[in-house]
Amino acid sequence: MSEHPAQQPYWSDAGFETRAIHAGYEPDPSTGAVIPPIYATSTYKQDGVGGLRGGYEYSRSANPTRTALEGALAAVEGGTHGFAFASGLAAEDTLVRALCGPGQHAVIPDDAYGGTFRLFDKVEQVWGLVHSPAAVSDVDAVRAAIRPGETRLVWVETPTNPLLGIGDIEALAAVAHDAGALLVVDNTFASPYLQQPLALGADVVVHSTTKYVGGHSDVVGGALVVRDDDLADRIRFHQNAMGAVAGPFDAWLTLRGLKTLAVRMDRHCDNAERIVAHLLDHPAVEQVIYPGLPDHPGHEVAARQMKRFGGMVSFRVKGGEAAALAVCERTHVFTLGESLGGVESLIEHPGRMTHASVAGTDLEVPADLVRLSVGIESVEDLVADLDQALSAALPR
Ligand code: P1T
Repeated sequence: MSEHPAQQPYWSDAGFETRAIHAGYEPDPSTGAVIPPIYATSTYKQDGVGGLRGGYEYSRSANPTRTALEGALAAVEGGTHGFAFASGLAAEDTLVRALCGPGQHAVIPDDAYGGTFRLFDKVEQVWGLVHSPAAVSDVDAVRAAIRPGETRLVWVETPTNPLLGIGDIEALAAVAHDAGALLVVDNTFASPYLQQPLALGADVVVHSTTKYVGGHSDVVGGALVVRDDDLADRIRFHQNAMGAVAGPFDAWLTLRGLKTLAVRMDRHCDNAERIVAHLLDHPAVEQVIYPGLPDHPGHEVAARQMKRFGGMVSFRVKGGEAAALAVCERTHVFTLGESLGGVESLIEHPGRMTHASVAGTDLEVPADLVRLSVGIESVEDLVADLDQALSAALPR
C-alpha cells in the first residue's frame, strides 16, 4: 500500500510541541474539522476495482485515524515512518518477527519490563529466536553478549523498568552496528519529549503508548518509529500480515494525549524531583533510585541524552518485602496499580506485580522495591500521601 501524505516529514523543522499538536493531520478539506474523526469503518468504497481513494482499502492495512496518529508519532520521534499497534507488546512482537528469523539471536536488557522478557523467553524463543540478557548500562557487557553473525537485534530500554538503569544510546548503536545488528530502543519511560533515540543512532524506537504518549490511563497501545525505508517496508508488511493494529478509537485517544505530552512531562519531572528530594531524607527509605541523582551510575549519560530525568522513581524500603508491600497498600492519592505515565500517580510492587514473570530468572527484581509513576497532581498531596504510607514501614 502506498505511503499516506500525513506520513511525510514536512513538520521536521518545527519545534517539538508544534509537531506534537499539528503533525499527521491537516484540517479536513470538506468540513475544516481541526481534529480527525474516528473513522469507524472496516472498509472503503473503491472507484472501480483497485480504484482506492487515498490508498485506503481495508482498515487492518490502513485507517485514516490511525494514519494521523502514525504521522504524528513519526514526527515527534524525528522519524519518517510511524506504526501504531494494539499494545506495546503487539508492536514488539511485530517488530521482532519482521526483522528476525528462527536461528537468530537478540541481546535483551537484564532489567526490562517483565512482559518484554516473557515475550522473548516464552514466545520468540519457541519460534526459534534465542536471547541473552545484558546490563544496558554496561557497553562492554552488551558487546560481549553479541554473537557475531547471529545477533540481529540489540534491544535496550533506557531508563529501564523498574530499576531505572541508563544505556548510552550512541555507544550502544556503535556496538550494534559494528556487529551488523540493529539497535532497538524502548523509549516508553523517557517519552519522545525527553529523549530522541533515532537522532542518537538507534534504528527503531518502540513505545508502549499506553504510558506517557497516551498519558491518561484510558487506552492501551504501542508504536514503532523508524527512519529507514526498507525497515519501514518490512514493518508495514508485517503490521498488515500479523494484524495487531490500533483501532480507530484507540488511535484517536492516543493522538489526543500526544498533543499535551510536553506540558505533562515537565510537570511529571517537577513532581518527581520534589518527591525524590523528600524520600532521600526519609528514615524508612533504604535507597532512592532516580537518574537525576548525581550519584546514580547513569547520571552523566542520562544528563547528556535526556532533556530531563522523567517521572518514574523507584525506592527500596527498610524492612524488606513486608514493609514494601505495606507502603504500596497504604497510599490514597497514589493508586495501587500496574502501568505508568498517566496524569494520576500510581504505586506498585514490581516483584509481585509488573515483574512477577521474571521471578527466578536473571531479571528478578529486589523484593523491597517500590515503583512510583509520579503523576501531575498537587505535589504537596503526593508527598503527604507517601509520608503517611511510609510511616507503616517505620520500625515501631
Ligand atoms: O502494556 P503494553 O502496552 O503492551 O506495553 C508493554 C511495555 C513495553 N515496554 C515498557 C517499557 C513497558 O513498561 C511496557 C508495559 N509496562 C507496564 C504495564 C508496567 O506497569 O510496567
